[in-house]
Amino acid sequence: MKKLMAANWKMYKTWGEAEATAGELVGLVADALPADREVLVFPPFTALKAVGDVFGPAAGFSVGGQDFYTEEEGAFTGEISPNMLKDAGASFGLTGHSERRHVLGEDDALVGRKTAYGLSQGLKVVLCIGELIEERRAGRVQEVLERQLRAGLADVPADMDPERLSVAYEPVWAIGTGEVAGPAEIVEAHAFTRKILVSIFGEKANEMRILYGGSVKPGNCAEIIALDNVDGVLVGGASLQGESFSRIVLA
Ligand code: G2H
Repeated sequence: MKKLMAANWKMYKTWGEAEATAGELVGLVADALPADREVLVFPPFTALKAVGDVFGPAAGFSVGGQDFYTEEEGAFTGEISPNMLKDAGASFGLTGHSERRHVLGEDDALVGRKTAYGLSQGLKVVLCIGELIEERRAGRVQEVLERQLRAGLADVPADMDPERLSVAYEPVWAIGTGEVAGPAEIVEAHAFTRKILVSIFGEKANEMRILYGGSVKPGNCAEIIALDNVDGVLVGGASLQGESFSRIVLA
């Protein structure tokens, strides 16, 4: 299973800035990318094509959409469909990011509909899960992760190709705060996530990637990526500079 080294650029970068960062990244990484690693960037929608065009000839580089809606087209102002993402060069889509859950108000049911729909339309999907700090303090981490996983995957067909679905564990208290979950916390959450995935999909869930996200940086990535059941990382702030993300990708 290849490690998935993913960048989430959130609402940063114009077309030109995204193109420049993507070019810098390819220049720093393409020739050195190990065969067992894959690079994925989630730019803003407006920069998808620019980044995809830069990545085009480079093996092991993909782009994805940070969100999408559950219809092919229609009167849904402000929304974008998986087909439109694919048309712009995306092969991946992100669902359930904590900023969509906690800032934009998405609930488990909508995240589940998006995850199933994106997969049905041919996207590879990265489903994000993670607990709030008050949920961790109350000893409810496993309860929250299980609820988000079961709802997020409720309509995903059991015979789905496991390589097309990844889960990103992102404890909300570690996102953009500089505070990283400790190795024991990451290992415990990832093992639990794997257990739930196996209970849903059977043994083939061992082929699904589980990423860690939350203040990953060049200085902590090597330790995190070596942990049990960590099959990649999802990086926000430290992915915005090509040089910084290149050191994460190659860590
Ligand atoms: C978590 C992560 C990227 P950061 O949101 O998805 O962001 O690395 O800035 O914590």
